[in-house]
Amino acid sequence: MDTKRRRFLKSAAMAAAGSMVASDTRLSLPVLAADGGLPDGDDVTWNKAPCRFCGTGCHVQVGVESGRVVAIAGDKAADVNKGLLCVKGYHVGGILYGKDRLTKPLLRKDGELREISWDEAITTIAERIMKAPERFAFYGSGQWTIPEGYAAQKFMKGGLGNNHIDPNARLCMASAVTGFLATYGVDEPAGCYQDLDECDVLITWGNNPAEMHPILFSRVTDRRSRGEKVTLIDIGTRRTRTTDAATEYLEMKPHGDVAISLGIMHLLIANENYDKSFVEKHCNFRGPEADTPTLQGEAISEDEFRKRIAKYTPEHVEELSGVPADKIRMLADLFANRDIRITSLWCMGMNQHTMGTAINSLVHGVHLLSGHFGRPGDAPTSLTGQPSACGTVREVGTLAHALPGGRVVAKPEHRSQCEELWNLKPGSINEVPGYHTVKMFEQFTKPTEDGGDIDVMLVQVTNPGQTLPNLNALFNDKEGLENKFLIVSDVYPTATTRLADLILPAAMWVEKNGMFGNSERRTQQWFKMVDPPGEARDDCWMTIAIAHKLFELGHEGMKDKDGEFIFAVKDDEGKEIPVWEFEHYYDTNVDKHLFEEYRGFTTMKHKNLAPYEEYVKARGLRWPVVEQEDGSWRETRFRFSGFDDPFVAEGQEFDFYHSSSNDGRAQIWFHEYTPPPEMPDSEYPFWLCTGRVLEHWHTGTMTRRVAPLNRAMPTAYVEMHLEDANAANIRQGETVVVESRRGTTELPVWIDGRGRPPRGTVFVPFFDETKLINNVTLDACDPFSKQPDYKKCAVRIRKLSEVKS
Ligand SMILES: Nc1nc2c(c(=O)[nH]1)N[C@H]1C(S)=C(S)[C@@H](COP(=O)(O)OP(=O)(O)OC[C@H]3O[C@@H](n4cnc5c(=O)[nH]c(N)nc54)[C@H](O)[C@@H]3O)O[C@H]1N2
Ligand SMILES: Nc1nc2c(c(=O)[nH]1)N[C@H]1C(S)=C(S)[C@@H](COP(=O)(O)OP(=O)(O)OC[C@H]3O[C@@H](n4cnc5c(=O)[nH]c(N)nc54)[C@H](O)[C@@H]3O)O[C@H]1N2
Ligand code: SF4
Ligand SMILES: [Mo]
Repeated sequence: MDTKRRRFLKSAAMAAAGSMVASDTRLSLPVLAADGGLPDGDDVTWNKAPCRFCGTGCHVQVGVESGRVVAIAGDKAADVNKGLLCVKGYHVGGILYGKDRLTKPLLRKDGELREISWDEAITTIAERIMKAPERFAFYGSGQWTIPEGYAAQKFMKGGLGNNHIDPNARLCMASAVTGFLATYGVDEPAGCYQDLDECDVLITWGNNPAEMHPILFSRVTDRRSRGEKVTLIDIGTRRTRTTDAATEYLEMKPHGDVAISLGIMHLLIANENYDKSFVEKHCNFRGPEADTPTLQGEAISEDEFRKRIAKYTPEHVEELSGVPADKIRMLADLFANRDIRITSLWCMGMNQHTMGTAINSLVHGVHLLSGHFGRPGDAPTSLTGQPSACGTVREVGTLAHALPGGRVVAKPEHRSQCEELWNLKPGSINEVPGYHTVKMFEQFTKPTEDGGDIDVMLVQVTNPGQTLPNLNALFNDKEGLENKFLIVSDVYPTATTRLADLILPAAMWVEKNGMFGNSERRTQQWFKMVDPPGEARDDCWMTIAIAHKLFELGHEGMKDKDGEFIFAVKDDEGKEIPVWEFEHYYDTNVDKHLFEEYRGFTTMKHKNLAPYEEYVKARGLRWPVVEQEDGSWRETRFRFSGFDDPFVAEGQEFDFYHSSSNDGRAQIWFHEYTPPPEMPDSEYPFWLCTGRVLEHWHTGTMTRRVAPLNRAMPTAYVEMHLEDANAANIRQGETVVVESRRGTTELPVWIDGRGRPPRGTVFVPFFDETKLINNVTLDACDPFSKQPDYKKCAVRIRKLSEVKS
């Protein structure tokens, strides 16, 4: 790293540290009445909203007094959390009141940020886009509300005819999506949280729900405290708080999950105790093509599957994974037992993986082969991280290749279906997929003259300056590039806003209307409860306002077939409401208009949603939601299972009705084990794993401004094994330099801390913007999902004193 950059990063980090201001102490959160109900108080009004943080999707009751959120309570009427919240949920109200909220649009001129009007901001953006619409990119989020994502999607693919829109969920859920598509032909889990209430065995495949999905995890630990027997098997590369509750802990090497799943399938086949009847009726076998593997792969016979899997004996799997052969036999025996119910959970360990698509497919395969599928408690379940990665990204399809309703831009019939629903001229939608996240930032940070063909980028509700992998290559290189213009909508100053040319102050959470879709297909709704500070405004409004400015400037794509604005909203008399003017944005419920339009797409892949008003009444509904004869709306808990799914034909036990082989069957995949893309060697002898902690949300922009959360976890650290530390003469708390081939960061050492990595492995959480671990992480991606692997790369650890001397 050159000294200019080193100096810049250091000063940026210090400025960021200084800007971290805790929230207003007037806020007295949380509040609970003695009986666990909502406290009475003449002046406090209560209203429901989903929690702003994780994909669990708990509901809170928000107490508002004199235009401020003053209290938060768990929502007893919510099926997900039944009145409980985790520590972040109880403090969610506090995230609104950090003292340095962004309140004015800011434009950078000669290196200085100066306040400008919204009109100037929107005009600046529209004029930049107008110059070269094809060189514009929109980087979004699984924390977008559903209407925000839908508006962004329509703006880009319908309006601009440009497919360069991708979300941070590419870094998070992409491999889960490709795993579902490869297996069932359609995305998203079949089961629901009820599986956790009914399973006998719960397997966590390298995820840490005790900290990342705490309320879900407590459903299982609560059962145990009531005396029920639930066996918890934790497979991971380090001990976590989840391990503390586990019956069995299986410590594996990175990528060991691939070998373990192959080993289980090998034994089920070799012992002839797989579920023959389920497989005969409902499954096919599949493998990657030899030449150019595709997501669909090719059909293989059961004999061929047997042949390929034969070498994954428990002993061979032990060599590859580090998990003892008798533990692989123990797992296979559990799966061979049809009298018990087994739920598998996974999250980033399996998705942030250069074999992400493969390992997702393999774990589905273990459940299908053994018939542990589709009965309550028998479920392969991928957990979502963000509150609306499912609702907004996967369902609305805000990915570079996708359209709403499970359509894709590459298929002519899909494009014309969307053009029809959007009332656009035929040919409006571009057939070429846009850039996925890593590629989008490569093209943005590459100089124009070197072929970097993205010049203007709009970022909403995500903080790529901290969360992209390999930041030096993918983000920091933007500095000093004259032609590149970065627009960032956020609620606080962040690692991303420090390189922004234009900053847009956003309204957040209950400062606006919204809808999220959680990890179990549950769509949730809330209303705006308080005003945003200063001139902060809704992200959805920003998109519509930019679209309207382009319409005024004569951009043809912002007009539909009849010449009307593509986001036109009419009142009951048919008169257009000028929702692009913020004073009029809340004259109507824009969310409801967008949602009702979007609903038209949701029947295309049997992900039917109910009318908006149904969600106003409920604490979320799980799709498909289908109207009954009496006019009521019924949600679905178990997809593809005849006893619950309305789309399974009468009399059928199971039906995979989007099967990629068009025969109602799911695919059991074979993939060969391959080692991780970068492995420790003599120069960089440690594995680095990165991830999260209970108290903080991702980059800490919100949770580090909530005093109790910040106090509980004030700084990032590097977890190390005691013997590794002793061998290097490193003491507890000492600052060390963590260094890879890509970059470095300095961190204090924590030995026997919250997580305990094995010898030769270190772990660093990424919430701390003063200690950017993503300078160090790798940007190698899965070939199908294009999701990067943040969970393993090679680093060395040096004492600060040695580096400096
Ligand atoms: N408190 C809190 N909760 C959150 C979030 C947050 O920021 N804070 N973020 C949310 C989001 S968006 C997400 S995506 C989730 C993430 O939730 P998780 O995936 O549960 O958490 P991480 O800390 O990212 O993952 C760390 C784990 O990866 C595993 N791992 C490492 N290498 C491998 C491997 O090769 N294979 C397998 N199978 N596992 C491996 C390790 O065992 C390690 O414990 O959390 C969500 N919940
Ligand atoms: N090293 C490492 N890096 C990772 C991962 C990892 O495991 N290890 N995991 C990856 C994963 S799974 C994920 S999901 C990503 C998450 O990465 P990001 O999405 O980049 O992280 P967040 O902190 O959630 O960023 C959300 C931003 O939106 C702002 N914000 C909050 N509410 C609003 C709003 O209503 N409007 C607007 N405009 N802004 C708002 C917040 O202040 C914050 O800056 O990180 C990825 N990066
Ligand atoms: S588990 Fe997730 S959704 Fe529930 S309160 Fe905690 S952070 Fe919020
Ligand atoms: Mo995530």
